[in-house]
Amino acid sequence: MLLSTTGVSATTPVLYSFRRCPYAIRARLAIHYSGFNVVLREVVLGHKPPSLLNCSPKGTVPVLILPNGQVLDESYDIMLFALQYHDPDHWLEPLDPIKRSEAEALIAHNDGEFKFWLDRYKYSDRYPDYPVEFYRTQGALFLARLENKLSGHAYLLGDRAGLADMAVFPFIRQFAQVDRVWFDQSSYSLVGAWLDRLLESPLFLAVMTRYVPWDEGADEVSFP
Ligand SMILES: N[C@@H](CCC(=O)N[C@@H](CS)C(=O)NCC(=O)O)C(=O)O
Repeated sequence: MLLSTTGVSATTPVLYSFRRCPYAIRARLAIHYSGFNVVLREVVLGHKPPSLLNCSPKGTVPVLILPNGQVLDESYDIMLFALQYHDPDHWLEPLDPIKRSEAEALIAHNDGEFKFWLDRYKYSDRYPDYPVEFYRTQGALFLARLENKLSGHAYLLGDRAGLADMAVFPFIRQFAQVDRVWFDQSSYSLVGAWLDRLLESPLFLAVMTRYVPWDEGADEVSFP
């Protein structure tokens, strides 16, 4: 929904986002799912609005600014915030301590080592020390871990999607997109089916709407 600029008051939370960014995608997934209402400001990474940099000088997206002035500038924190607001299908709540730590371990692997190799695989021309296949092999170690998790159930930690699935799949989407032919013929068929299921979900499609980039004073977009 399009709001006029006057539609934003100090009581409206603001989410700075970038459509294709996997961190921003997972934040939007959790926010949309929770029903927490924000105004969404689509950012051009090469031209970040001053109001974003004033709140979060590190200049990454996503950033969620709450009416009390609190700034959440880590996507995982935004996910947890949204799920604490409302978690209708129990992405978080039914996780016993063991599953919660398994979810956290998968997300840490994703955000750490896997993201490191994903960047090199995706932009291998910028990292000429090794051939692209080397970076892909390193990244695929995480795919092997996910393949193992997916044997026996449809999602990473059980029969229903949860926090780990939602935090990780936007990054696997990027990895798969680098060379879809390789990915489709790889031995990670359970990962492929899991990824397709999530990419075809109404929730994912809903958070991938295209918005005109926002600039200071522009009309505001209500999300979800
Ligand atoms: N740890 C951060 C990472 C966010 C991040 O690195 N986002 C990228 C876009 S995918 C970014 O904003 N990069 C800054 C830039 O490219 O200028 C989070 O989880 O939110």
